[in-house]
Amino acid sequence: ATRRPLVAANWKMGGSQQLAQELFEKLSRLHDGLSEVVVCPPSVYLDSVQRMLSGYGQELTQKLVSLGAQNLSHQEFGAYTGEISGAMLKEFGCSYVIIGHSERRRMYGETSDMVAEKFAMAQKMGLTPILCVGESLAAREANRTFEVLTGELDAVVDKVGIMAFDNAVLAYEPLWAIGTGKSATPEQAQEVHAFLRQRLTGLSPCVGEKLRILYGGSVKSSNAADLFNQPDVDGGLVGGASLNASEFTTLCRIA
Ligand code: G2H
Repeated sequence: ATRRPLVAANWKMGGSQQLAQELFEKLSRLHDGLSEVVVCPPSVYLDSVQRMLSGYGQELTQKLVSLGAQNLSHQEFGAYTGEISGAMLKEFGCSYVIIGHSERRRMYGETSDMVAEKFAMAQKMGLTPILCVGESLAAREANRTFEVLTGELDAVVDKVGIMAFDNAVLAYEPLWAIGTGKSATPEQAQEVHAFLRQRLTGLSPCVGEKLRILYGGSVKSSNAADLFNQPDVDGGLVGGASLNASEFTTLCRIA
């Protein structure tokens, strides 16, 4: 299957309206084979970033540059102080939403059940989930990598069914590589990506073959080519390096 590479910027709690402006300016000037690009700013910026993006019109939409959110509520509407619904994200121009990032699982108590509910809610609202899975250093050292990943993936597959992955993106983010500057090696990434794909292909060959699996964890322009060249690595989910417009644009060209 030919899978169009995707590079997603996860600004986390960083970035600014100015960064969006600089980034769109640079992306609009690119001509050669661009990957699909998703920019996920903090939610307060979604409205203005969407306006900037629309301002470029076809110049950027034709290049498949779109907007994503970093999180959504697993509830549809109601008394959930501080939460943001999928419908709101949709209304403000999001196409994608990151689900189950390890920072949310670890720091904000998101269980695999909640992650599965959020995945389902995202799709119900017409958003494409970017589901993150990843093992800790302790798990890797104890040879439990595949067991942990299987647990996180199956929690979602069991709830939504394999066919739901027809409209989703998976991201492998080993916890030990996140924001540490220490990326997984291309071989380590490929091994896990092939494993994840195989697991899904076992349930539905066409869904597994078509699904884009991104690598995340200290991706930067100096290591991206080797990572993205792996047969089962279909692009990247980029944190730190997405906060610099030139660096991120370079990554988009590499993919
Ligand atoms: C992993 C990644 C983006 P960074 O969390 O989701 O962040 O590139 O800073 O390691």
